[in-house]
Amino acid sequence: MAMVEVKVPDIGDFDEVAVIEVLVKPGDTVKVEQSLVTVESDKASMEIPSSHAGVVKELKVKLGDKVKQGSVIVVLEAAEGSEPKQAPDQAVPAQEATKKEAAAPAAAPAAAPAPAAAPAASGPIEVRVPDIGDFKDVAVIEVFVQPGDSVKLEQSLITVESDKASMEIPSSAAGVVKELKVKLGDKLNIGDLLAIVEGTGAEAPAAASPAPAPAAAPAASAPAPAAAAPTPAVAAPASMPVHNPAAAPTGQLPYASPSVRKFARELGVPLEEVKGSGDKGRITAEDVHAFTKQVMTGAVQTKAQAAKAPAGGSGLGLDLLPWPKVDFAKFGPTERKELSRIKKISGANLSRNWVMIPHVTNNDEADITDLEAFRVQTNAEAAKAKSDVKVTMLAFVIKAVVAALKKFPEFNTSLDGDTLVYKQYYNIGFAADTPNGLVVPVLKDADKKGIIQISQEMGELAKKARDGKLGVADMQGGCMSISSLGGIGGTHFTPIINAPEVAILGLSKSAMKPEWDGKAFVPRLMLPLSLSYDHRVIDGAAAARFNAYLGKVLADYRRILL
Ligand code: CAO
Repeated sequence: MAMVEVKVPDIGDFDEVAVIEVLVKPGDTVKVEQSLVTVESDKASMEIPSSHAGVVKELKVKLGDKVKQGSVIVVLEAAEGSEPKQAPDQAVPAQEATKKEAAAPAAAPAAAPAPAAAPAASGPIEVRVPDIGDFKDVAVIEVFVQPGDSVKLEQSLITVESDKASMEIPSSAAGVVKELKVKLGDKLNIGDLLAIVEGTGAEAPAAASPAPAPAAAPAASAPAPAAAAPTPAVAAPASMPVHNPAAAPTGQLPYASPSVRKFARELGVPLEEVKGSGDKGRITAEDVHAFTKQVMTGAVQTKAQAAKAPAGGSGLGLDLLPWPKVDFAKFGPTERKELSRIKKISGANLSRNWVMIPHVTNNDEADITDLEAFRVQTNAEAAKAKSDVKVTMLAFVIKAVVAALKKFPEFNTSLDGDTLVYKQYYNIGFAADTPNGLVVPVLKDADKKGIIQISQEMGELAKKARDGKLGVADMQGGCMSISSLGGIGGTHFTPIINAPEVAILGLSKSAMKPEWDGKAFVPRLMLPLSLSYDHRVIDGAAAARFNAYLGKVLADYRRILL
């Protein structure tokens, strides 16, 4: 029994690729061609299979490692007679590899040879499947065009997929698709007719001829990004669809490795409805398992199940209508801009919180006339003392909220199933508006800090938020959040609870109002308080008491000492 190092084979133009999945562990018995790790560049995602059968003795890579051709992935105790005829790390020119039948275990869809039909100056052109390496009977899993569509040279026509790689097959001619010769599920081989294109006289670029490509890359199909070469179709992270079932854009494959997609197909799992837990939202085999379990236990419905649900809804899922699809350009000029990363993340969280938490909002007002006078005085003194810490009303409200949380502990909880977790610390989140969207940094241990320190830390956190430098720790551990729109305007609003918290306080712009003091109307500065609470945890009366108490503390801050 010999020890064998399994190395990354020639993966073409990809210099350094990240390990995004490790599929084996020491002690595992692996077969030849069994995938060991999945690697990903910004252009392709591919599985690196084992060149030998044997037992994994040592794993030489971990998640996130950058590897390149020749990097050792595992050390195997090779089973006798498992040696491939070609050393795994020995790169073989693609053209040779296709000639040599006994190349590495599974030759990549390596070369991108000249399309079977070279583009003619005009007239009907047959577009055929180019050389896709050793892959036979690959299934059509996506069709991008239909008869009548204009296609450019190299435009992807279809996606095909084997169990280890998926690739888009580009058009070898420019023109109008006259006839489409394939449909979803068809099995294709080299030379099969894909479409008849009425040519527009486009010339094939030189690169459409055989391209030097990765060769003995066992299944790690990373064809050189040459013109008209089949390109791996797994969406690169940049164009990764958001795995929100409602928002998954059509025409893009779910972000998962070929083997995970095959696994999902075997189980009949609609991959576009599975939320990926891997790096950058990648769907892992565990996600597919978990989704299947959720469907089987009735915790989740697939869209197909929801569509079949009886009128009136099944009680499971939301049974929502599909999102309206409108061609806005029909009504006037438009421009499309992708949502920022923060908006995508916060949007998904807000939607979940909005649909899962029964929100009720209690609106009240606090008389902050005296507190505002004190705040102004504090800032004037600070300015004289040349301090650059500015105290805003929000700092006073944070401290007042801590006092209210102490008086009404059920506001300082989180639901864990049917159990309520009472927190004995006081971390207050505050919504901060940034150029890229809304974030909620958390001011820790507010009960142990004075107004000046709270103001200072809030300023620092708000600056970090605006500069996009908040770390995960800065946004974790919150007990209750405050969303202050007071500096901007509005009278009241309904803030959405930041789960798993159970309440959030919205502040709107304070304004002078006539208040009845028992004898006359007097001008008082009133701060609108909008308290949204999780009605599963908090009763309406408790919320009204919390808000009224908060108002009293803000009206007379000495109450904090009581
Ligand atoms: N009423 C009237 N004026 C108010 C006020 C209130 N309730 N709250 C603050 N102000 C005033 C401040 O006194 C300050 O006035 P000056 O410039 O004259 O001193 C001005 O408004 C701006 O305050 P600020 O925004 O700099 O400071 P802040 O402590 O009130 O808020 C922060 C800090 C980070 C929370 C805020 O900048 C912010 O991002 N707010 C938006 C939060 C948000 O988007 N929430 C919505 C979430 S739901 O979509």
